[in-house]
Amino acid sequence: MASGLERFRAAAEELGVSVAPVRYPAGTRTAADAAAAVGCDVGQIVKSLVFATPTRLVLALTSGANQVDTDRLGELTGEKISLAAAEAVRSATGYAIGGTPPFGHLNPLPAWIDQDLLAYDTVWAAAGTPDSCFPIAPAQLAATAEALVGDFARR
Ligand code: 5CA
Repeated sequence: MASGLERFRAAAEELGVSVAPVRYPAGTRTAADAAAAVGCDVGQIVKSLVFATPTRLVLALTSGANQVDTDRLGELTGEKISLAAAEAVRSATGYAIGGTPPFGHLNPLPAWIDQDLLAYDTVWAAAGTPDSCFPIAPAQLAATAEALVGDFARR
């Protein structure tokens, strides 16, 4: 079985996106870990969070500085939502929590992106494993994930 990083590289290539993941032996499992490893603002870290509605799974690309306001995200998705179970994240995306990348998933999910991420020139997202991240311009991230920009953050 290829590692999450190898699978993410292949998936990004298939989407036509050039990515340059970096491995950080100290680990990037949480946004705080990732910001410390990369040496960037925690707000520049992209949390790729999967939520469940009664009918589907959705992806919320959220700034590491923010929490998801589930009432507001529920309004955007049109249904009540809650955080997806870890097993659902793995089976839908093909990646484990802590390394879930923002695109290149087994089953592409309808996606929203936290507008706060758009304020940065570069943001960093997980590259398929809990010890890797890659930089990307937020507009390219939104385009590749086919994410709608929204204000669903609890700051
Ligand atoms: N690699 C880092 C930075 S890119 C990362 O993936 N961060 S993350 O925030 O996107 O992934 C961890 C998130 O997974 C946590 O914020 C939490 O919302 C979620 N999570 C952690 N444990 C569980 C669980 N048991 N079930 C569902 N979600 C969980």
